[in-house]
Amino acid sequence: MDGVPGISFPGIKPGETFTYRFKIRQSGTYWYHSHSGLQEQAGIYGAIVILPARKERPRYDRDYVILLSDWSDERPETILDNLKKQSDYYNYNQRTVGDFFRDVGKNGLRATVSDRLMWGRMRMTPTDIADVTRYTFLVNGDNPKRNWTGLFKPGEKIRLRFINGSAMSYFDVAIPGLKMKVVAADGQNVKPVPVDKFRIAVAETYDVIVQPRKKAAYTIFAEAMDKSGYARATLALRRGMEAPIPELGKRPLLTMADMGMDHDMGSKPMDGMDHAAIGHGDMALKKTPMPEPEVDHAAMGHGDMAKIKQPEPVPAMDHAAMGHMDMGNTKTKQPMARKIPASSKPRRASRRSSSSNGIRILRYSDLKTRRAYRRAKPEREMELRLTGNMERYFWSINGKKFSEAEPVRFRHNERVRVKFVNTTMMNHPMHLHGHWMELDNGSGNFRPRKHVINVEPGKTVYFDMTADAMGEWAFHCHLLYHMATGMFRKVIVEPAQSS
Ligand SMILES: [Cu+2]
Repeated sequence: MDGVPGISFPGIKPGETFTYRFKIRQSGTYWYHSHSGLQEQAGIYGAIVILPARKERPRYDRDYVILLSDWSDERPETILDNLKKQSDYYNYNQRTVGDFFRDVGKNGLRATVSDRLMWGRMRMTPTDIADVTRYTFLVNGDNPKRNWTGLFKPGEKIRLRFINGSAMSYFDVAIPGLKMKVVAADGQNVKPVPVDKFRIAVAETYDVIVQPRKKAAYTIFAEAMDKSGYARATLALRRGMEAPIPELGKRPLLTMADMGMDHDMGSKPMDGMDHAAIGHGDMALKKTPMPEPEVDHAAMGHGDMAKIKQPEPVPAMDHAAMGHMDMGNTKTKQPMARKIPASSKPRRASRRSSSSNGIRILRYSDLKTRRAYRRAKPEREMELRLTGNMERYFWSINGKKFSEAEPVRFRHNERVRVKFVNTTMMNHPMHLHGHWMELDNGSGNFRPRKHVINVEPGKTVYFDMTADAMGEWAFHCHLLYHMATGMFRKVIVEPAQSS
């Protein structure tokens, strides 16, 4: 009953009733949502909490669901249309010529021009963190003003079940004044990890335990990853009590270093740069030549001061597509791993390091099952490259959209190692239906089981799995508009003896 209309069952027609029947084999925090069209964005989702048959550790006194989501007054079909017509439609914080001259002041002309050139070549702007941004962020359906509130008494342990039910938005979650102890991820218990902050990808769930001791209110602050807004809720002694709302962090800029492309920046003329050597070799492997960067040195460096007055972005920032990077070279023999910069630790699914000012931020490598478990070694490895074309706004796997691709086939109970290679500059929260993915985060026999694995831009992540659920399933990016435009595969688990 992890089905998808058109794959595992026909769906529920208007006016029809459908009864889901399934055996409860696990406990924890999950959620459900429509998998038809774009209905999920329109609000057809909810939480599922399965309590364990027996009392569990760690103990807690209160239990609240914190369901985060992104609401838009635009129809989801309109959002998708806008993205398809103009992929940067919602990216209205584009950096301006003014920013350019500020950067020159700060970083020097040469470094700044190099940076702009690189962005131009990649057809992406440094503010391309999220593709849709005009959202109101909700907690359990309430906007920040309505302020969903959970009550407590000082000293009580509160279990907060965070679910990211957004269509497109990642959140960085913190509760100023409280340490959070992460005790479960994607419904599965993990060894407790005390953190100050965690990032929750679309469709992930994290359970945390907090223990407020003061007679005070605390703000649950979930800031959108691109800093375009926040969801907010409050833990309080009584309704109406509030705590200060933190300021939104600075809007993050992607840097070349984020993209693993900072090698020798500024010490080499950009034209001489060997793309293959710096982590995104697909650009160089493409059959059609890369479009020349539209940058005009003269216009950017000196001269043409008139441009300053224009509110338009620097010409180089025409960002059509990052997708150019990796289209249609599925036949290349070049092993993908070579293209991932050493700094990205391809064998580790690490995510964000703890920051320097003593704030501890959850990383994937912190997640460990409570008990060790052993599984047979994978019999084979499969590579799934996460690909896309930002200009035409479609997303794909191994260069092929769902409509063009054959299903992924597994033999029943076979052990498979899957390698995700994110060749794009966006995060992709990859979700496999019907199965657990054993995330290889360096924890060996304690590796966590997840149903969503976030793959950061330019990174490689591995997981192992047992294809233990016969039938047809979906495997897709959980960003709604990525899924809808092609980052989706049908998975078929077949009887082992079939020829
Ligand atoms: Cu995606």
